[in-house]
Amino acid sequence: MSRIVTLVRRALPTVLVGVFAGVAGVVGSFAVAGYTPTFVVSPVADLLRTVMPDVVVRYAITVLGSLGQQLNLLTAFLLVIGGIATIAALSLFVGQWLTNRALPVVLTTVGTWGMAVMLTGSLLLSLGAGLAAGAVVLLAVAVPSLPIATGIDEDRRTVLATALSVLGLSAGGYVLGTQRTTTPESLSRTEQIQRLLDDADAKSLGVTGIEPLVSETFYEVDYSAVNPAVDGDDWTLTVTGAVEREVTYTLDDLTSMQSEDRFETLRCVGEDLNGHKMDNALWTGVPIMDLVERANPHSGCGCVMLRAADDYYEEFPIAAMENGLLAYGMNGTELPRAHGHPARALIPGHWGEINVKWLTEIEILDREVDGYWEKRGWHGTGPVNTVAKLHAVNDLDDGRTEVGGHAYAGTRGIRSVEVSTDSGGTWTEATLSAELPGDDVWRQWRYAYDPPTGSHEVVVRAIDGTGARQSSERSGAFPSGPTGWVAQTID
Ligand SMILES: Nc1nc2c(c(=O)[nH]1)N[C@H]1C(S)=C(S)[C@@H](COP(=O)(O)O)O[C@H]1N2
Ligand SMILES: [Mo]
Repeated sequence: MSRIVTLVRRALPTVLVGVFAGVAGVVGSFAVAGYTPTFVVSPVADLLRTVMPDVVVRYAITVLGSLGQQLNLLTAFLLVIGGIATIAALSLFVGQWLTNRALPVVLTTVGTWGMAVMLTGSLLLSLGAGLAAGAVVLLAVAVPSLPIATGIDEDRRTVLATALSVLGLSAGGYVLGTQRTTTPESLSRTEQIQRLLDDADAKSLGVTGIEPLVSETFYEVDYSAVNPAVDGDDWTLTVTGAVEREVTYTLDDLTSMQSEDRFETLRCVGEDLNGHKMDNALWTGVPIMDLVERANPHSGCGCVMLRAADDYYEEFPIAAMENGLLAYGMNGTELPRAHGHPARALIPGHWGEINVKWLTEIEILDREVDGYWEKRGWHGTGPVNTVAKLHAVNDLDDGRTEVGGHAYAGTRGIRSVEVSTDSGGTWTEATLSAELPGDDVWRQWRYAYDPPTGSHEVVVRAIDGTGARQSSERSGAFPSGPTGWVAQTID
């Protein structure tokens, strides 16, 4: 027993240095790659997602939300740090055994680099991980022989010096890595865009606590933990499959075509009934069918698969793309990376999941196949459900209570929103924001009333443009999107 304790105590400094080398390796990788798929943690997170059982993935976005993704990412971080730590510690043990000081530095550098290359496929950017891990091991073998702080025993000096160097490296690496995340540039034709944005601003009801008609923070849903970083100059989009001839477009091809500026709302099928994964923006792009028709498609199923740079894929009827847009701009700037830079599909009136970001391929199909989420049981390729959300309850100065939110029914439009302040006993029409131009745009609603004494329940429901009332039947998000009326008790 005591021999084990001694052994562990002797090995501990080496193991600690290994862990520091692991952290340094991750930081070094981040410094050169930024938060992109060539960052060494990214492929591990992807791998974890693919080995996760489908049931977990199916509920990951609804039940766990972004927490599931964060847990996945944390696990990936720990695995990579552990991997590099193992390489470094083993290298140090080999060096001790052969009493060779240079060997562990070389072994760690090359081993970590090799591991990073295997994971990311990038020979050059993997040097970041290799060199940073190697530097920590170099310090660990050099420090004991340096004539510094001779009062402290060698092991402590080593551990302390490597820990401090990792701290320094981390700060520098973080700054370098985050600098690689670029902010999107403004589009050139700003006048028309500004006029539309001003229009949306003027039409917003100004209810405290709800998004204006053009969302200030647009929700984001991605199936993978790290977004692709696609360079607009390298990007191409190809129409493939059941076509007379394949056609490939560059970003220059798109931006030199006649463009369109269009308000369009997106909503995720996996959100809660009264959730916040529904937002609106002004998009700039070109009609997607113009691009498709140049390839002369002859589909046997009338269906199409959209594929993306993150290997995401979704299948749906070509007819849904009829008024679709290939957007390269959002609210007057280039498409931000999070929302699909350089180009994404916008499919009017349909759930968010087929609005494929980082689009690279439009594959015309001959037979129907399932998309990524449909393989996992979702039915998220169709038109959105009608919904009225209740996101604000405000006390007005005059003593009244104000309730408000957004209503959305895709291309059916919103005719009216009804509010009940007595649990659905009686209903009154809410005020709606003036319509924005476009066929697929949400509206805000607001209603102010004299609150009864004591608690009461507010219920809201929307009537779509066809006159159909939002279904009262309650269901969760899986598999076809949430249904029911939003209700909230107010004291
Ligand atoms: N390439 C790609 N496109 C994608 C996704 C994705 O993970 N990868 N997520 C989809 C889902 S589920 C939704 S709801 C919308 C969200 O778009 P946003 O992140 O711009 O809000 O993008 C869709 N397009
Ligand atoms: Mo979604």
